[in-house]
Amino acid sequence: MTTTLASLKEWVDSVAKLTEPDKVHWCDGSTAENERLVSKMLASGELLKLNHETYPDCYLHRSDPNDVARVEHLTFVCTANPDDAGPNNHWMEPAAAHEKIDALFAGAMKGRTLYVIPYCMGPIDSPFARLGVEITDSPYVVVNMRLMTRMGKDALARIEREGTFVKGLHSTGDLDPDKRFIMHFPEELSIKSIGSGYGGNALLGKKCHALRIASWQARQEGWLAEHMLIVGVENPQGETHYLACAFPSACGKTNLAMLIPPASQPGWKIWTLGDDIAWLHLDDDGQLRAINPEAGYFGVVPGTNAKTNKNAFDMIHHDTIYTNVGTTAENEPWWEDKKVGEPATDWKGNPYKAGNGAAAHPNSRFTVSAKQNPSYSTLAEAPDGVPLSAIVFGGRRRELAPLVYEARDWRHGVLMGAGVASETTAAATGEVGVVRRDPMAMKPFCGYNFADYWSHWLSFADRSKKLPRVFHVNWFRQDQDGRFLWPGFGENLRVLRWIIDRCDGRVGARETPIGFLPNASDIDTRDLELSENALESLLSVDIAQWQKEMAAVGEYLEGYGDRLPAELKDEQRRVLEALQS
Ligand code: OXD
Ligand code: MN
Repeated sequence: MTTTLASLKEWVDSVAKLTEPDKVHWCDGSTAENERLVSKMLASGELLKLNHETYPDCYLHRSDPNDVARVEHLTFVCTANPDDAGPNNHWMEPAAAHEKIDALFAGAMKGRTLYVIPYCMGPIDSPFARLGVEITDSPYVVVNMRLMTRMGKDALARIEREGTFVKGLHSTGDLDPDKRFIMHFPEELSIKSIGSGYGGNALLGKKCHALRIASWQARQEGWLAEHMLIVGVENPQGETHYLACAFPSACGKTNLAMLIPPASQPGWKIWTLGDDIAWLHLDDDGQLRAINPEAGYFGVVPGTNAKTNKNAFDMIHHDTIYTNVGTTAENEPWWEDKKVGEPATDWKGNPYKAGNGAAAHPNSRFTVSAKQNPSYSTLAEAPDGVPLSAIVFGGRRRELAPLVYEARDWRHGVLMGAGVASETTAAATGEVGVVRRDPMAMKPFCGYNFADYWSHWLSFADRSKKLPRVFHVNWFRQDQDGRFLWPGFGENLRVLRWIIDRCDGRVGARETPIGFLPNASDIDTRDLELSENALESLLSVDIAQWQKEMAAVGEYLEGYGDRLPAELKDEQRRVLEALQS
């Protein structure tokens, strides 16, 4: 296989010249090709076969212990003008960046095969889908991309028809963290990544293309590329509302997207459209619609069990690639909070010893096709996506943020999103559990200056009078003894129900300076064992704490200088004044 598209052929030839692979292979995405790659990796030890009776067609990949998460300090947005990348990104001048990284790519594929992966982000026949080609020397990346994107022949045919695509060049290099860079060139629609095989750094369709590059394209073309799950909530009458929810990495997006309604909520159903990324477009009637550009899930494994997320738990029992979990004596995958089996080997392949660290890395992952999800929505394949009733922001906050509250209007909603803060998790290298600002959960992923991004968000109010309502949720509030006040998981449906009731104008709310909060009686707590006063605490607004928070949001926004939209600053002032009066 090769291509009729001259620009693609020339690029592949020039990369081969630079990287000097032994072979070049054009991926067609077929089952036979996948089987060949899996056999090759089983032979090399890159993949280990798991118990094929209990986990058919499941494999384990153990990464280099230095290469287990995204590396934000080594991730760059390279634009001609540094202000276009903004204070939210690390910046490098494009020519200097190319020179630096090309020196690392020189000869990097010697003795290896260069794989060309044509892929499509979004349903293959969607006008909102976008195309890309990833070149990599990692067969692990190829088999993951096959699950995460629409990859192969059909994508190549569309690339050849349309002629434009995002160029992604990846090599695992020698995995030396000192020679690791993830670089984005939005003005050239290209990505170069070297020195890591970890999903977020190496599966270039995901964070690099579908968020960083796509957010840049989206601004130019009038849409939004967001770090959001998309979920359909069907009521007992058979009506479905669609919500898009932005939470930082490892804050439960996959669990919410696949929620199983508890027995106390008969007749409710949940349909998953996406668990990580949403591309949002206004249609001709001013309705905001969402597609999921991905075709699979790259989810956090620890904590997944038959109680927390039965759909995910069932789904990852076959045809799944595990990365960095432990194994049992029966050669089944094992992770913390799996609730079945005992670990025999840890994620590094050493015999497991209690007290010697976790068996599975806290950021260990499963890669699986979305079609294996029992709650997969058929509308996930709809070319025009689904109409959104609400946008929901959230973070992991021990205190301050109530269980749920609603913005007064779109502009307030943009401020609410811009003010999102969350405790850091193991999805990125660095300290875990410290609160940091993560506007719209896009801090690691917005491919341009946040100030311009907020202006772009605000501009939607001029284009439609029918925008979704905006909410904020926090499942992670704790009491003074560090116990979670809200049970989370399936019970979160109770909160989604309030959100939907608000969208449909069925329920009132209490107006506070930070937005509309539920009246306690409007959250269904039937059969829920909440500790005493828990709901009251969950729905309380500590004015003194919030004054500090809003002042801190104001200071944070000031950091964006002249490009910060005045409208956003005015909104922050309005909320602060309301808190002070
Ligand atoms: C992810 C992340 O892998 O956000 O989705 O880090
Ligand atoms: Mn994510």
